[in-house]
Amino acid sequence: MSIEQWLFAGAAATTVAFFLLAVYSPGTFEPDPDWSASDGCIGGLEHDDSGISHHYHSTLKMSVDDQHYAIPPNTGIDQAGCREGMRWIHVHNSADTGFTTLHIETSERLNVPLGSFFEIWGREGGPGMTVDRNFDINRNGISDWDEYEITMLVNGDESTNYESFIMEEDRTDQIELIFTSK
Ligand SMILES: [Ca+2]
Repeated sequence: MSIEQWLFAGAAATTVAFFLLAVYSPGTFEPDPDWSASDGCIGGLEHDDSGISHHYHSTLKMSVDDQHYAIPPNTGIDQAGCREGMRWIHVHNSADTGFTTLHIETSERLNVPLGSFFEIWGREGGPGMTVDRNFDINRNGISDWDEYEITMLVNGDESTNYESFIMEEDRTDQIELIFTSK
């Protein structure tokens, strides 16, 4: 074969391998979460304002045993370690029953996982994450996976990414978390 034919064959084989991987292990292409997103602070007393170049939104609704689980207004605003500032993921207004908007504002392009918001919320006494970054809605230090059946819907479709779900910049997702006691 000529060099061109070899190159073409190589490219074709690579393409086939890519699609096989995509079909058989879609998780392979999930980006790694940037958990450091929990620590970012806009305009706080202890931080320089590094300039926010990315500003987008996701929405979150939660229920525990069929009861709406409210996300408090101003979560992530003026909290310990970020006084008079806002965490890179924060809430202004909260919904009484529906989806609450999460504001995501970062100084660089990050893969911001849903769990980062739980880490921020947890600092204010809300549901936290266990040491292995699993949901801990009741903050008893035991992964909620041991205590609840957990269903996650993103725009109505079931997702199994849970804490590691990346909130994308190019769309506003409706994320629903449904916890049911075992
Ligand atoms: Ca728990």
